[in-house]
Amino acid sequence: MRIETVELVRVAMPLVVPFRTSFGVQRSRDVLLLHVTGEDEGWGECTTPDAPIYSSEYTEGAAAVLRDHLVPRLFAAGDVAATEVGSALAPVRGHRMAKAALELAILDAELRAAGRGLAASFGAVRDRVPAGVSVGIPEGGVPELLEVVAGHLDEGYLRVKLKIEPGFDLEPVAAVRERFGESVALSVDANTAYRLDDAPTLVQLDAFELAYVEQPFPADHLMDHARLADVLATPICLDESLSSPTATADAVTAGACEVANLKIGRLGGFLPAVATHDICVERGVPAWVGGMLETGIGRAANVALAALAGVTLPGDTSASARYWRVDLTEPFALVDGHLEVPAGPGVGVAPLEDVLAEVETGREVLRA
Ligand code: OSB
Ligand code: MG
Repeated sequence: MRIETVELVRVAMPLVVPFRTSFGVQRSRDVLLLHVTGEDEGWGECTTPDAPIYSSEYTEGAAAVLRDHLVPRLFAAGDVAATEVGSALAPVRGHRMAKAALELAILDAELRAAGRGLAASFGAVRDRVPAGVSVGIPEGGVPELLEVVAGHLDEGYLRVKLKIEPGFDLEPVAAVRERFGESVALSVDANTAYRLDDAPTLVQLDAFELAYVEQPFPADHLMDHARLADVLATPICLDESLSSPTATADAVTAGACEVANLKIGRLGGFLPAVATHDICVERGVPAWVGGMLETGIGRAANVALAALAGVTLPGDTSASARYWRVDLTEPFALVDGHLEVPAGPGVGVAPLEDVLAEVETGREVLRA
């Protein structure tokens, strides 16, 4: 498709509840959306946070690299298919979330022009996906955590992931197991907050029958994850470490990754995320789809990815209401613990004009 314009659209989205992880607290998202026009139009969401605290990427950096490097390379490439976006942008190192947003907008436009849906185009095997929920570290400690988890279980979520950090780990996990019983699918996510010498604490998590422990150590501490895997019965799931399909294959080979969190932004696009999914299938690694507090645009792509055969565990693809009072798109609703996979052309959703008009804070138009 020949791209005529790429718009960098900024949108202010306050979260319904602050989200605290071991790396900080998030109260709202300053979302960067990409809108491309050409034969058709398409939307992509950049999953960067405001600050470089999850990885080195952040929203102002993504906007700069898109404006100054990625979009100019795309314009220079002329007619590009979505499958060629990755190679057109490959000379720019890193900036995977920015690249993913651009690829997604072009994929959306291309599929819309063809009248085809994203999930179906990549071989989706289900029309609804089981939903889990990622629960932040509450200000009110364990009592508040129990209330929040009770609420989400009432809503029907099929898996609960608890954020942990040193000093908020064994006690909250024990309390949640105690209160809700053995049958609740439970996991924890440390977002890199531990080091190998914390292994004696981490092995005590084995008592709680967790589905997995997510990213205990920093992204590049691959062999420490493998060393922990030798002493921990609970499977290790990697998130931050899995920066590409190759990094994922290597982490599996190293014995560092027994479950994989697939994120479109972190992996550099929907196509690399599908390639990573395929590696997981080949290597027998259970996979699930993570989230970055996306609006409906990014969520639609996450849900399409979660509809693939190798995604065998419920992910962090929660309903719109868990994040937003009003979503940018038609909201994703939880029905029997599942989200419906959009079936319309492209990602299947688009920003609602009236909502966008309310929340848009700026727009930069780049022309070929
Ligand atoms: O580690 O999975 C993570 C949100 C922002 C950054 C990193 C993570 C998360 C979440 C929330 O856990 C996932 C979601 O509900 O979108
Ligand atoms: Mg994580």
